[in-house]
Formats: sequence, C-alpha cells, structure tokens
Amino acid sequence: MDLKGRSVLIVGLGKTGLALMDFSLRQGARVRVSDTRPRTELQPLLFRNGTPAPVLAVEAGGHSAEFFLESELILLSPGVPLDLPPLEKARARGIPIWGELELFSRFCSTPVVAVSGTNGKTTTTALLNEMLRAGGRSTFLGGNIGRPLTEYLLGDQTADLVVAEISSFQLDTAKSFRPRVGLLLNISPDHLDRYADFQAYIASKKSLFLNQQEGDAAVLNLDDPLVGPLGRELNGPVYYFSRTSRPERGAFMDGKRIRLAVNGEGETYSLERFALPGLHNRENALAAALGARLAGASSPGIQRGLDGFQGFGHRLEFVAEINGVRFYDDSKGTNVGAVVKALEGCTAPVILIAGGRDKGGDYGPLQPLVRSKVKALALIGEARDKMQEQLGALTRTRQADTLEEAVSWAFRQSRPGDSVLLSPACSSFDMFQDYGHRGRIFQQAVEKLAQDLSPTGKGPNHASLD
Ligand code: UMA
Repeated sequence: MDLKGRSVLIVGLGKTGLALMDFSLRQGARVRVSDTRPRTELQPLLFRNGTPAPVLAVEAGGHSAEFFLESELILLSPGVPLDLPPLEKARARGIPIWGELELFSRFCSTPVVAVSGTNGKTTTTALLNEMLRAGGRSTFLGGNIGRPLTEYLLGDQTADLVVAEISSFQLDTAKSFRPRVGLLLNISPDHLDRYADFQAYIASKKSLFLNQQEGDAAVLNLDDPLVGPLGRELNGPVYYFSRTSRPERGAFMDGKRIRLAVNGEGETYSLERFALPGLHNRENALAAALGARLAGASSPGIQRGLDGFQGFGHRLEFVAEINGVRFYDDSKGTNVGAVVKALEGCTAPVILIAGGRDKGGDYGPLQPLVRSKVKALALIGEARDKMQEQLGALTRTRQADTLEEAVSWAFRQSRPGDSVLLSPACSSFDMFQDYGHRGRIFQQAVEKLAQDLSPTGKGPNHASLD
C-alpha cells in the first residue's frame, strides 16, 4: 500500500508510535494520532528536532470511534489492546488495522531472523546478534528488545540481516510477517489479561511460522512440551535444540560444549568463557548458536559471540553481596515461567521478592519451588493478596508497601550464604514506569542497605537486624 496522501491514524504514542508517526509522515501520509495520555504529556513528544511534526490532529485522553472511523489505515502500537471498542468499529467498517510488524513486513526487504517465546527472548536475540556481528555480518537489532523495527525503515536499510525480538502482541497484528529464520524458545502462561485463554496465547506464538516458505528455517525447543511437538505441524525445514537429548538436526549440550549438526556437518563450541549463569542461559546459548548458524554466522563469529557476551540488565543480574548475602535483580521476570527458571538456577536458600500487577494467571506452578527453595517471601503490589493466598502457606511470608521495605525485610530474614532475589512474576506498571525502573529502585535499595551497614554508616549491622 502506498501511504502517500492516505489518512493514517497512529494509536499509542510510545516508542513505537513515534517511529510510526515519523515513517508515515516521511511517506507523505496525512497523519493523526490517538493516545490515552493527557494532551500535556503528548504535546512535547510531537516536536521533531525542535519543530512541530506536521500531524493533522491529536486525540488525547482516550480513543473515540469518530476519530478512528475517519482513517484509511490504522497503525497500532503493540501495547494497545485489540478489543478497544473504536477498533472493533473500524474493523467492522473494513478499515485496515496493522500492527507495527505488519507495516515493517510490507516495507522491509532485508531478511529477518526472529526470536520469540515467553522467556529468554531478549538474551537470545542479543546473543545471536553478537554472533552474527562478530563474524562480520551487518545487522539491525530491534523489536521488543526496545528499539522499534520501524527505525530500520527510517534508515537506509542496508544491513545484511534484521535481528528481531518478537512478542505475541506484535505477531497478533502482522499477517504478512515472514522470518527467514524463526526461533521459538518456550511457551508458558503470560499476558492472560490480554488473551481469551492460554490456548489463544499459544496460537499467537505459533503464528511466527505461518508465512514461512521453502528455504526458511524454524528453530524449536525440543525440551518444551508445547514447542517441541510443533515441528510436526510445520512445512519448512525444522531444527531443534535440546539440553537433555541429541536431536539429529540442530543443537545439543555435550558437557560444557555446544554441538551443532546443521546440514550434515558437525561443529563444536566451548562454553568455558560464557559468562551468563543458570541452565536457562545455556538453553539460550544453544538456541542462539543454532539460529545464528542458520542465518549465516561463521564458526569463529559464534565462538566470539559466546565468549564476549555480557548479558542484559535486570535478568538475574548480580547486584551486590552484603554480609555474605547475595542480591539478584531479575525484574524482567514478569511471568511465572521466568520465576521458575530463576529459582531453578538458584542453589542457596532464597528470600524471594515478588508481586506487582497481576496478569490473570495462576501462581500455582511456583508452589514446588517455593516449598523447596524459598525460605521467606516478600510480596508487593496489586497481586500480593492473590499470591499470598496461593503461596503464603508454604513459607514465611510478609506483605510490604514498597520495594524498599521488602528489601530490608528480606535482608532481615537472611543468613550468610543465602540469596535475595527480586523476580516478581508480574508486570511493574502498578508501582513503576516499567521493569527497568523497578530493577533500578531495587538496586538503589540494596545500595542503601550496604551503605547503612558499612562501618561508617549509621544503620544497624546484619547481626542486630536479625
Ligand atoms: N496507549 C494508548 N492506548 C492504550 C494503551 C496504550 O494510547 O489502550 C498508549 C500509552 O499511553 C503510551 C503508548 O500507547 O503512550 C505505549 O505504547 P506501547 O505500550 O506499545 O509501548 P512502546 O513504548 O511503543 O513499546 C513497545 C513495546 N511495549 C509493549 O509491547 C507493551 C516494548 O516492549 C518494545 O520494547 C517497544 O515497543 C519497541 O519495540 C516492552 C514490553 O513490555 C519491553 N513488551 C511485552 C513483554 O516483553 O512482555 C510484550
């Protein structure tokens, strides 16, 4: 579709919406925007390099059907729910509604390597990208990882490959998306506040492969009970990765080594210098090595990527050790599956800090790990009563009004050798701007605790707090 002269409505003016606005304006569209935030917050965003963007109209403080129905095309930010009444009306009228990924699919001619799954996507995407770049391929890294894909369209589009982290929200509104290499890492309940049920979320994740053609590749986690069997449903070549078995075609673990079997050739990579902790990160490394190889990474590039990758913040990030107690920030653990993986990776007794905005799921799958590893549980945020009901009887539990209070209580429950882990199983938006903000507040609270306890600080020492 040529956007020139068309009436395009951008819904949501976050990172994605702003990139969509810039792109649509550049294409010569007649652009209007709609956002639930008040006008005072939106106005400053509409300036580009000090000049007001030539947007024709701004709907602030909510979304109305009248405004939506004036459009010839509606472009959605991923966080906007698809069942908004004005969107239903526009759909009924036959107005095309595209998510950012649909627009990207239509305007991008560079092959895409896409990584999806409930957990581990950001780490795997970034590691895969490192492997490609270390082997001399030029890439654009974007998507759910934090940089809108539309930014690639705003540049000269000269990368060899686009490496994209793809969320289910993005897949839901992208009927033409076709990744040359698509990786699906795992599926566990998440975002049940947005989907009709878990089956609908699974269907969304599977749609990653819907448009793949001959010559494209699907990479699946053979160990995941929902992802592994999917291979039988797909038409194109399927490659598996596994931590526990040895797929004929794909990647598997051999002690501290990764073995790849792609197109009949065997390759081995060492994990001796791989810096990220936990079994789940080995799984991410397997997936990334396999995906990178299929996307054309060289063997030295893959090894250099594994050796040099330092990971991302707020993903089981080590923060500090105070009086023998280690503090970990896993603020990105925004669903139950992520917390399961984090706890599985912990050996020491854990004091877990969890809670936030509930996403409509069940915390039951945490019960065995809470029983076996969590010596105390601090709960914060809107979900704390529900979590207390489902987990509170299994361990010493306390509700806290702030994250700072939770940190100081958690420390008081600890002994040298224990770990304090922030891994919320919930989104952050009830108390924080986003998971990064929540992680930073956690880290500041830990730093303050360390200062208070230092010999020059005025606070109590570990023993007296006990
Ligand atoms: N808004 C409305 N109406 C609504 C809902 C939101 O107008 O009904 C407005 C908000 O007021 C705000 C804007 O929409 O101004 C926010 O849009 P957005 O939520 O789509 O956020 P972006 O800033 O565009 O960020 C999005 C992704 N956010 C979501 O999917 C919720 C980011 O993923 C992504 O990094 C970014 O695009 C770049 O691609 C974040 C995320 O939380 C990390 N993702 C989820 C996850 O990982 O679990 C899927």
